[in-house]
Amino acid sequence: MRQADPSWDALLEVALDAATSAARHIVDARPRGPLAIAATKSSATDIVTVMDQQAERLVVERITAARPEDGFLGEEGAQVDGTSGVTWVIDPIDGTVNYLYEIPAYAVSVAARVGEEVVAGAVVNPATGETWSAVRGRGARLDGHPVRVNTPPELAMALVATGFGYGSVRRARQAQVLLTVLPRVRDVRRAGAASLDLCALACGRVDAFYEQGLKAWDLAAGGLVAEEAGAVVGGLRGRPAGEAMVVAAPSGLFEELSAMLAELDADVTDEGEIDPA
Ligand code: LIP
Repeated sequence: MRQADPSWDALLEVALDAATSAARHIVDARPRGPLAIAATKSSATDIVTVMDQQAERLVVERITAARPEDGFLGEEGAQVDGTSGVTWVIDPIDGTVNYLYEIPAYAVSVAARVGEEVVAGAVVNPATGETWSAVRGRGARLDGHPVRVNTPPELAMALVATGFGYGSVRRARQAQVLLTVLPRVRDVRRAGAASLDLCALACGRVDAFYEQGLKAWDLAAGGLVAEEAGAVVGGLRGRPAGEAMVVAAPSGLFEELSAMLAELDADVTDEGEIDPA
Protein backbone atom coordinates (compact mmCIF):
# COMPACT_ATOMS: atom_id res chain seq x y z
CA MET A 1 0.00 0.00 0.00
CA ARG A 2 1.25 3.51 -0.93
CA GLN A 3 2.83 5.46 1.98
CA ALA A 4 0.36 8.12 3.14
CA ASP A 5 1.48 11.75 3.50
CA PRO A 6 0.28 13.35 6.78
CA SER A 7 -0.95 16.43 4.85
CA TRP A 8 -3.49 14.22 3.05
CA ASP A 9 -5.48 13.70 6.26
CA ALA A 10 -6.08 17.45 6.41
CA LEU A 11 -7.27 17.37 2.79
CA LEU A 12 -9.80 14.69 3.76
CA GLU A 13 -11.19 16.91 6.52
CA VAL A 14 -11.71 19.69 3.96
CA ALA A 15 -13.36 17.24 1.52
CA LEU A 16 -15.69 15.90 4.23
CA ASP A 17 -16.65 19.41 5.37
CA ALA A 18 -17.45 20.59 1.84
CA ALA A 19 -19.25 17.41 0.74
CA THR A 20 -21.33 17.21 3.92
CA SER A 21 -22.38 20.87 3.66
CA ALA A 22 -23.39 20.52 0.02
CA ALA A 23 -25.22 17.27 0.77
CA ARG A 24 -27.25 18.98 3.48
CA HIS A 25 -27.98 21.90 1.11
CA ILE A 26 -29.33 19.79 -1.76
CA VAL A 27 -31.86 18.27 0.65
CA ASP A 28 -32.77 21.28 2.82
CA ALA A 29 -32.86 23.87 0.01
CA ARG A 30 -34.54 21.68 -2.61
CA PRO A 31 -37.51 23.66 -3.91
CA ARG A 32 -40.94 22.09 -3.29
CA GLY A 33 -42.68 20.78 -6.38
CA PRO A 34 -41.06 20.21 -9.77
CA LEU A 35 -37.31 20.90 -9.86
CA ALA A 36 -36.15 23.47 -12.41
CA ILE A 37 -33.83 22.15 -15.12
CA ALA A 38 -31.16 24.83 -15.56
CA ALA A 39 -29.59 23.32 -18.70
CA THR A 40 -28.93 20.16 -20.68
CA LYS A 41 -25.47 18.93 -21.77
CA SER A 42 -24.62 16.00 -24.10
CA SER A 43 -28.29 15.14 -24.76
CA ALA A 44 -31.82 16.15 -23.73
CA THR A 45 -31.66 13.59 -20.90
CA ASP A 46 -28.27 14.84 -19.62
CA ILE A 47 -29.66 17.50 -17.33
CA VAL A 48 -28.29 20.09 -14.89
CA THR A 49 -30.58 21.30 -12.12
CA VAL A 50 -30.26 24.56 -10.25
CA MET A 51 -29.27 22.47 -7.22
CA ASP A 52 -26.28 20.95 -9.08
CA GLN A 53 -25.06 24.50 -9.73
CA GLN A 54 -25.71 25.70 -6.16
CA ALA A 55 -24.00 22.64 -4.67
CA GLU A 56 -20.89 23.12 -6.80
CA ARG A 57 -20.70 26.80 -5.86
CA LEU A 58 -21.01 25.90 -2.18
CA VAL A 59 -18.24 23.27 -2.36
CA VAL A 60 -15.90 25.72 -4.14
CA GLU A 61 -16.66 28.50 -1.62
CA ARG A 62 -16.03 26.27 1.43
CA ILE A 63 -12.78 24.87 0.07
CA THR A 64 -11.54 28.28 -1.13
CA ALA A 65 -12.19 29.70 2.36
CA ALA A 66 -9.99 26.96 3.86
CA ARG A 67 -7.40 26.70 1.06
CA PRO A 68 -7.36 29.81 -1.21
CA GLU A 69 -4.41 28.59 -3.35
CA ASP A 70 -6.04 25.39 -4.60
CA GLY A 71 -7.48 24.61 -8.04
CA PHE A 72 -10.84 23.16 -9.07
CA LEU A 73 -12.28 20.84 -11.72
CA GLY A 74 -16.05 20.60 -11.37
CA GLU A 75 -18.74 18.89 -13.46
CA GLU A 76 -20.78 22.07 -13.64
CA GLY A 77 -17.95 24.20 -14.91
CA ALA A 78 -15.69 25.11 -11.99
CA GLN A 79 -12.27 25.33 -13.60
CA VAL A 80 -9.50 27.04 -11.61
CA ASP A 81 -5.75 26.44 -11.97
CA GLY A 82 -4.49 26.84 -8.40
CA THR A 83 -0.90 27.52 -7.30
CA SER A 84 -0.70 24.97 -4.44
CA GLY A 85 -0.45 21.82 -6.58
CA VAL A 86 -3.77 20.57 -5.13
CA THR A 87 -6.81 20.35 -7.41
CA TRP A 88 -10.31 19.52 -6.13
CA VAL A 89 -12.32 17.25 -8.45
CA ILE A 90 -16.04 17.78 -7.78
CA ASP A 91 -19.27 16.10 -8.80
CA PRO A 92 -21.84 18.22 -6.92
CA ILE A 93 -24.69 15.73 -7.51
CA ASP A 94 -23.62 12.39 -8.92
CA GLY A 95 -26.82 10.66 -9.96
CA THR A 96 -28.61 13.85 -10.99
CA VAL A 97 -31.45 11.95 -12.67
CA ASN A 98 -32.01 9.97 -9.45
CA TYR A 99 -32.08 13.29 -7.57
CA LEU A 100 -34.64 14.67 -10.03
CA TYR A 101 -36.87 11.57 -9.54
CA GLU A 102 -36.18 11.53 -5.77
CA ILE A 103 -34.60 8.06 -5.99
CA PRO A 104 -32.37 7.92 -2.85
CA ALA A 105 -29.20 7.05 -4.77
CA TYR A 106 -27.31 10.29 -5.41
CA ALA A 107 -24.19 11.75 -3.83
CA VAL A 108 -21.85 14.70 -3.46
CA SER A 109 -18.38 13.55 -4.50
CA VAL A 110 -15.28 15.61 -3.60
CA ALA A 111 -11.68 14.49 -4.17
CA ALA A 112 -8.26 16.11 -3.70
CA ARG A 113 -5.70 15.48 -6.43
CA VAL A 114 -1.99 16.22 -5.93
CA GLY A 115 -0.56 16.39 -9.42
CA GLU A 116 -2.39 13.60 -11.24
CA GLU A 117 -2.84 11.40 -8.14
CA VAL A 118 -6.07 11.39 -6.12
CA VAL A 119 -4.97 11.30 -2.45
CA ALA A 120 -8.14 11.99 -0.47
CA GLY A 121 -11.85 11.72 -1.20
CA ALA A 122 -15.36 11.79 0.28
CA VAL A 123 -18.69 10.57 -1.13
CA VAL A 124 -21.82 11.63 0.81
CA ASN A 125 -25.31 10.24 0.07
CA PRO A 126 -27.67 12.64 1.88
CA ALA A 127 -30.71 10.45 1.22
CA THR A 128 -29.23 7.54 3.24
CA GLY A 129 -26.96 9.66 5.43
CA GLU A 130 -23.98 7.49 4.46
CA THR A 131 -20.46 8.91 4.10
CA TRP A 132 -17.59 7.04 2.41
CA SER A 133 -14.09 8.40 2.78
CA ALA A 134 -10.50 7.47 2.01
CA VAL A 135 -6.93 8.74 2.21
CA ARG A 136 -4.41 7.05 -0.09
CA GLY A 137 -2.42 4.55 1.95
CA ARG A 138 -4.84 4.64 4.90
CA GLY A 139 -7.70 2.42 3.75
CA ALA A 140 -11.37 3.22 3.12
CA ARG A 141 -14.22 3.91 5.55
CA LEU A 142 -18.00 4.00 5.66
CA ASP A 143 -19.29 6.30 8.39
CA GLY A 144 -15.84 6.06 9.98
CA HIS A 145 -15.68 2.25 10.00
CA PRO A 146 -13.09 0.39 7.83
CA VAL A 147 -14.53 -1.37 4.75
CA ARG A 148 -13.10 -4.03 2.43
CA VAL A 149 -14.17 -5.49 -0.91
CA ASN A 150 -15.58 -9.03 -0.98
CA THR A 151 -13.36 -12.04 -1.52
CA PRO A 152 -13.60 -12.29 -5.32
CA PRO A 153 -16.09 -14.92 -6.54
CA GLU A 154 -15.67 -16.47 -9.97
CA LEU A 155 -17.25 -14.34 -12.74
CA ALA A 156 -20.36 -16.54 -12.99
CA MET A 157 -21.12 -15.83 -9.32
CA ALA A 158 -20.30 -12.11 -9.40
CA LEU A 159 -22.89 -9.38 -8.76
CA VAL A 160 -21.82 -6.64 -11.18
CA ALA A 161 -22.78 -2.96 -11.15
CA THR A 162 -22.75 -0.94 -14.36
CA GLY A 163 -24.20 2.16 -15.99
CA PHE A 164 -25.16 3.65 -19.33
CA GLY A 165 -24.44 6.93 -21.06
CA TYR A 166 -26.85 9.69 -22.08
CA GLY A 167 -26.43 9.24 -25.86
CA SER A 168 -28.59 6.71 -27.75
CA VAL A 169 -25.68 5.44 -29.93
CA ARG A 170 -23.60 4.66 -26.87
CA ARG A 171 -26.58 3.16 -25.03
CA ALA A 172 -27.29 0.85 -27.96
CA ARG A 173 -23.70 -0.41 -27.91
CA GLN A 174 -23.71 -0.75 -24.10
CA ALA A 175 -26.89 -2.85 -24.44
CA GLN A 176 -25.07 -5.08 -26.93
CA VAL A 177 -22.25 -5.61 -24.41
CA LEU A 178 -24.79 -6.34 -21.67
CA LEU A 179 -26.39 -9.06 -23.83
CA THR A 180 -23.17 -11.05 -23.38
CA VAL A 181 -22.33 -9.96 -19.84
CA LEU A 182 -25.73 -10.76 -18.26
CA PRO A 183 -25.78 -14.57 -18.86
CA ARG A 184 -22.11 -14.81 -17.76
CA VAL A 185 -22.47 -13.19 -14.30
CA ARG A 186 -24.68 -13.70 -11.23
CA ASP A 187 -26.71 -10.52 -11.95
CA VAL A 188 -26.35 -6.84 -12.78
CA ARG A 189 -27.21 -3.74 -10.73
CA ARG A 190 -27.80 -0.28 -12.26
CA ALA A 191 -27.88 2.26 -9.36
CA GLY A 192 -27.44 5.40 -11.48
CA ALA A 193 -24.39 6.98 -9.80
CA ALA A 194 -20.85 5.76 -10.49
CA SER A 195 -19.45 7.18 -7.24
CA LEU A 196 -22.02 5.13 -5.27
CA ASP A 197 -21.37 2.04 -7.43
CA LEU A 198 -17.65 2.27 -6.54
CA CYS A 199 -18.48 2.79 -2.86
CA ALA A 200 -20.90 -0.17 -2.96
CA LEU A 201 -18.00 -2.24 -4.30
CA ALA A 202 -15.77 -0.97 -1.46
CA CYS A 203 -18.17 -2.20 1.22
CA GLY A 204 -19.12 -5.48 -0.47
CA ARG A 205 -22.63 -4.62 -1.71
CA VAL A 206 -21.50 -5.64 -5.22
CA ASP A 207 -18.53 -7.71 -6.38
CA ALA A 208 -17.48 -5.62 -9.41
CA PHE A 209 -18.26 -2.52 -11.48
CA TYR A 210 -17.65 -1.42 -15.05
CA GLU A 211 -18.79 1.55 -17.13
CA GLN A 212 -17.76 3.39 -20.28
CA GLY A 213 -17.99 7.19 -20.63
CA LEU A 214 -17.22 8.33 -17.09
CA LYS A 215 -15.58 11.68 -16.49
CA ALA A 216 -12.88 12.48 -13.93
CA TRP A 217 -15.47 13.81 -11.45
CA ASP A 218 -17.58 10.62 -11.62
CA LEU A 219 -14.53 8.54 -10.76
CA ALA A 220 -12.14 10.51 -8.53
CA ALA A 221 -13.39 10.05 -4.96
CA GLY A 222 -15.27 6.76 -5.49
CA GLY A 223 -12.29 5.26 -7.31
CA LEU A 224 -9.96 6.03 -4.37
CA VAL A 225 -12.48 4.57 -1.89
CA ALA A 226 -12.67 1.37 -3.98
CA GLU A 227 -8.86 1.12 -4.34
CA GLU A 228 -8.26 1.71 -0.63
CA ALA A 229 -10.85 -1.03 0.11
CA GLY A 230 -8.77 -3.47 -1.95
CA ALA A 231 -10.16 -3.19 -5.49
CA VAL A 232 -8.13 -2.89 -8.68
CA VAL A 233 -9.46 0.12 -10.64
CA GLY A 234 -8.31 0.29 -14.25
CA GLY A 235 -9.23 0.30 -17.94
CA LEU A 236 -9.00 -2.39 -20.61
CA ARG A 237 -5.89 -3.60 -22.42
CA GLY A 238 -3.63 -2.59 -19.51
CA ARG A 239 -4.76 1.03 -19.69
CA PRO A 240 -5.62 3.28 -16.74
CA ALA A 241 -9.24 3.88 -15.75
CA GLY A 242 -10.75 6.68 -17.78
CA GLU A 243 -13.52 7.73 -20.15
CA ALA A 244 -12.75 4.78 -22.43
CA MET A 245 -13.63 2.32 -19.69
CA VAL A 246 -13.55 1.85 -15.95
CA VAL A 247 -13.40 -1.65 -14.48
CA ALA A 248 -13.20 -2.09 -10.70
CA ALA A 249 -13.03 -5.39 -8.84
CA PRO A 250 -10.76 -7.37 -6.55
CA SER A 251 -7.74 -8.92 -8.27
CA GLY A 252 -8.67 -12.15 -10.04
CA LEU A 253 -12.21 -11.02 -10.86
CA PHE A 254 -10.80 -7.79 -12.35
CA GLU A 255 -8.80 -9.77 -14.91
CA GLU A 256 -11.73 -12.10 -15.78
CA LEU A 257 -14.19 -9.22 -16.25
CA SER A 258 -11.68 -7.06 -18.17
CA ALA A 259 -10.84 -9.91 -20.54
CA MET A 260 -14.52 -10.45 -21.35
CA LEU A 261 -15.12 -6.69 -21.89
CA ALA A 262 -12.02 -6.38 -24.11
CA GLU A 263 -13.21 -9.37 -26.15
CA LEU A 264 -16.49 -7.45 -26.64
CA ASP A 265 -14.64 -4.19 -27.55
CA ALA A 266 -16.68 -2.55 -24.77
CA ASP A 267 -14.34 0.47 -24.90
CA VAL A 268 -15.05 1.26 -28.56
CA THR A 269 -16.22 4.85 -29.17
CA ASP A 270 -19.48 5.89 -30.87
CA GLU A 271 -17.34 6.30 -34.01
CA GLY A 272 -16.25 2.67 -33.76
CA GLU A 273 -12.69 3.43 -32.68
CA ILE A 274 -10.85 2.34 -29.57
CA ASP A 275 -11.02 5.40 -27.32
CA PRO A 276 -7.55 7.01 -26.95
CA ALA A 277 -6.48 6.47 -23.34
C1 LIP B 1 -23.98 9.71 -13.87
C2 LIP B 1 -22.98 8.61 -13.56
C3 LIP B 1 -23.59 7.24 -13.88
C4 LIP B 1 -23.92 7.16 -15.32
C5 LIP B 1 -24.90 8.24 -15.67
C6 LIP B 1 -24.34 9.63 -15.31
P1 LIP B 1 -24.23 12.30 -13.38
O1 LIP B 1 -23.38 10.93 -13.60
O2 LIP B 1 -22.64 8.66 -12.21
O3 LIP B 1 -22.72 6.21 -13.55
O4 LIP B 1 -24.44 5.89 -15.63
O5 LIP B 1 -25.17 8.16 -17.05
O6 LIP B 1 -23.22 9.90 -16.10
O7 LIP B 1 -24.56 12.81 -14.77
O8 LIP B 1 -25.46 12.01 -12.62
O9 LIP B 1 -23.28 13.22 -12.66
